[in-house]
Amino acid sequence: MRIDIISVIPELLESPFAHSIVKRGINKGLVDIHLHNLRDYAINNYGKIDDAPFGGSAGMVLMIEPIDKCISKLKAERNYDEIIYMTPDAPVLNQKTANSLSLKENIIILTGHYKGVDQRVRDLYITKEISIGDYVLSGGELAAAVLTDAIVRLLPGVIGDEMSALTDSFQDNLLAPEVYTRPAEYKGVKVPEVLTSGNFKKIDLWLEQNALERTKKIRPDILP
Ligand code: 6GU
Repeated sequence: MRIDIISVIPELLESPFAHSIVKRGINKGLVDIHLHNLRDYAINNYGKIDDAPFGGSAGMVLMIEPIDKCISKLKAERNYDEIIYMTPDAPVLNQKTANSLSLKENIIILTGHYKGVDQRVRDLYITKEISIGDYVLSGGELAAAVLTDAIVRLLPGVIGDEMSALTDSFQDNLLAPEVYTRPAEYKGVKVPEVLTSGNFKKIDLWLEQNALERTKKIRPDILP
């Protein structure tokens, strides 16, 4: 899979991809991530990429021309399955969306900044808009890092234990069950006895019930 990310501050995206699971995906050749600095497509030699909004409200808006130049260059090189715009005024990311995007070959992720992008960018080039939650971030970069991480960890071969991505919270509309490790007792606090019983039938049943109880209590809204 190839992911191209267009940003005003691509530096913000370097560290999230330089460690852990995403780094492993890159090193194994399972994902190819390219960062593009929108400033390289500026409309003049002063690096102009934004301007005041028509109509006179506060803030700056990313102009259509630099974004068009960057997206057009990429589209001339290969076909893209999705051109995604990260923005808070969009449907919220969930596991189903991450699953479906992990099956794509090439995607572009455009991240906004300031007051966002000229609406014509959204109308003409964007095929999907994604928010990562009901709060406002200073820019779409961290949201793009979140989306990329959620996608890359699903690519076959990225996570060592093939089972583990499938047993995550949300994969079956359930939160993950509680987990414990050694010691079995710490300062008088014991782990649930069933987990040390060696009875795997009982353990599976307990894990299932625990996941269901936690979901009912914490996130009843995700239950089917
Ligand atoms: Cl995708 N962008 C920004 N700027 N803020 C957000 C967001 C995205 N998702 C939630 N808040």
